[in-house]
Amino acid sequence: MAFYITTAIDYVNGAPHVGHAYEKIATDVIARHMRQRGGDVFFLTGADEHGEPVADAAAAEGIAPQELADRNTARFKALLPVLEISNDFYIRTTDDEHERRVQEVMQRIHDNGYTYKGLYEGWYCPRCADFKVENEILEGNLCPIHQIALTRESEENWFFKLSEFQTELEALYADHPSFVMPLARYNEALSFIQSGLQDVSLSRRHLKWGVTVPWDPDHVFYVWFDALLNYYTALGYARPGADLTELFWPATFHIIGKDILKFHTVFWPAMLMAAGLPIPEHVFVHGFLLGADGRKMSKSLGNVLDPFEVIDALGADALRFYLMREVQFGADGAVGPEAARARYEAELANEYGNLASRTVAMVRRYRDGVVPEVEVDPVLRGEFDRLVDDIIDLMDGAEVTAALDLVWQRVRRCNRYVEERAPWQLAKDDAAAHELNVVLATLTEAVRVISVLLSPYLPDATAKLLDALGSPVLSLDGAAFAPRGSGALLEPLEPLFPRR
Ligand code: ME8
Repeated sequence: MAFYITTAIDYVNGAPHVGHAYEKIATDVIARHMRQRGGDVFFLTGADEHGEPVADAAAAEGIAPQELADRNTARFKALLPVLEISNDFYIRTTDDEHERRVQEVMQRIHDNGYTYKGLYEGWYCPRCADFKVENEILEGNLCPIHQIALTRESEENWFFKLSEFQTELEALYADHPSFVMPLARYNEALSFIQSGLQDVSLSRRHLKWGVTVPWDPDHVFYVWFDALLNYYTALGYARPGADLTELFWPATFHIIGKDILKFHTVFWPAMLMAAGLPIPEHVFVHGFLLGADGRKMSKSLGNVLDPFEVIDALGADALRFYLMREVQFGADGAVGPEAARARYEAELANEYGNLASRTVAMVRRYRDGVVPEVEVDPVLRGEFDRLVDDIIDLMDGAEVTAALDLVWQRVRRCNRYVEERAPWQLAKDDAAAHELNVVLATLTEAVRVISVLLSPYLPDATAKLLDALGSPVLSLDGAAFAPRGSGALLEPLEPLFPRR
């Protein structure tokens, strides 16, 4: 089963922020889950280096755009191992191979008759690097996303005949109701299409920082055409000596934020249609992380969550867990450092960490570390019956928050089970030896299953725990609740989430 998943590629004109981290973590969780299912996974992320924002930022510093891109991309890339992101490749849109393939595909679109030269005049947002159509513009000629003044621009450039794809796009949406997820975003994209598509400019004449238009070298491609194609071009050169296009195209999932919906759900499929290429299966549109006060994060409001601060204080697993758990994936939500710490203490340390520590400690104390080979408690085991299937269903829809919640309900259930069965009481009574064996075998198996299911979210802590359980296998086949205790010898376990 080939599974190809991507994040948006980041603009490298500024510094990485928690929104960038959020999208990569969610995508990573899905990629790791799909690997657990035995999928042949390819996970792509990268940097969007061309276009006006980077050219302008470089000009402001008096350096060449490539120099700025090199420096900033290095910072974005360095974030990935810190966040425990398991991407298979990192694309930069200044890679020669990317540029060459952009030219090839765009030439095909040109040869197929979907371009023309014309005069473009319109309202332009320099931050979006996008011309806005009339029905998007806010009162006072403001950008609907950045709420900054739009500038009136006019230039002769090449156009893409987006309007010719109106019917085909409507058919795509009718035939593939899960092309855009969640449903509210599908409706938003479809109503944009139904409101009538206008052609879009695809080149810039006054800009030098971009991919040269092969049939008119005075122009470079408008950055979005270059950027969107990254998902396709990367497969051609990500693995030296191999072309992965055949295996992985079309992509299974593009994970993006709500501000770039139009590009991915309207322009992108139309470009692919124009080039005669297959359309990706799903675009999942996530919401925006807001400051703890519920307002847009901004340095001046002092409500920015710095991902590095959370990682320094609590570890990368804690940041991953917090972001996946706090905000329903797909919706907007407020995040802040205090809430991150509160979840670390209440849930990671007191619920999961404590369940793991006391389970291992009790097996070591009462049974010299050997998990009793007895039949597990059928009632508790029964409560895990449909769990893996339900998680698979949710993850097929990128529902990372809902899937995590299902596992967490089991974490809480197991802690209640410990309280109900009070193994420390059973240990005092020789006649209860078998019952204690059952409780210990059941808990150890439950902790193992839970840890396999949590491993996409908490790769570091779960690896330590599964090692201590002598059962490092991550595959979902291995997440079935075994009917009997394993007989394994448990290693001592350091606290997974120490007080910090
Ligand atoms: O848009 N909360 O790059 P980008 C959640 N280069 N997600 C957020 C966010 C927030 N506060 N802020 C940004 C671009 N994002 C283009 C993409 S793809 C072919 C080209 C998300 O660096 C945003 O929605 O501005 C996008 O998905 C990603 O971060 C990169 O944003």
